[in-house]
Amino acid sequence: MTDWLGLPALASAHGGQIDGILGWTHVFMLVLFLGWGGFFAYTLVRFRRSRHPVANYTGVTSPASKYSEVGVAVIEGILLFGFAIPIWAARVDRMPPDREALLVQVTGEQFAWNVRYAGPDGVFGRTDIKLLDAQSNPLGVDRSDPAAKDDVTTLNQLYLPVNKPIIVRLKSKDVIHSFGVPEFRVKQDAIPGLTIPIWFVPTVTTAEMRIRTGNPEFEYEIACAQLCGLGHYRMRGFVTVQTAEEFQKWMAEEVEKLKGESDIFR
Ligand SMILES: [Cu+2]
Repeated sequence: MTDWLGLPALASAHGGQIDGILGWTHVFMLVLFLGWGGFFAYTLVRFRRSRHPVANYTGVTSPASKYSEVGVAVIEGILLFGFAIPIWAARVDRMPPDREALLVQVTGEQFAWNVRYAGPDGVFGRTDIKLLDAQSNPLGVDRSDPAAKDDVTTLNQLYLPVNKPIIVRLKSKDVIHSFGVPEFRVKQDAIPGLTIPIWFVPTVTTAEMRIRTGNPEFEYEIACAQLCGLGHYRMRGFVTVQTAEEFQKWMAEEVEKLKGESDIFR
């Protein structure tokens, strides 16, 4: 219905509502543009100099402009209170319960996205700033904490299961970044010192999207949507949306790798 907007392909459950209000806003703005533009053209002709050698000091006496102003305000009120605020409230207030969702921590830094999953135990383990190492441990995960042993971390790569609510807990290590995935109609600033939750339900796997778009190399891209420094242009991550089985398989493999790397499991 909103194809004419030329938006990226849609791949989240709530995205249709966002496209809907984008579409209605554009239609309304087009009506306003044609209305005001037409009125402007009319006044140029109607009040041309040859017809009015002397200015009219009374001005417009008809109440039509007042009515049209009130009409515009009413329609804007409907868009705002009827659509925009309820859609926004659903995003920020009606978070799904943690147990029904997959929780992922995404931490922005100059110039990368650090991703962390709680692992099979469902608990994010301890982190310690003293353990922070830009290369080997960018999140300072304390692997001596039992809850941290199975915490899976990735760099610039987010794996998600399809059709499951995802809660991203967004953080930043340095400056303001912004987590934007256009196909999910998701965009949220990552602000140092805050953990900001965002949630969405991906509805199309990467494999399916490759077929739909006819592009065998299609990837969902996390674009940093705030100018965050000189390397901003290369701050991109990727999202791979998989079936539940594929995601579980991937997670199991990552946990196996962690076991191989550390002797904590032995
Ligand atoms: Cu950034």
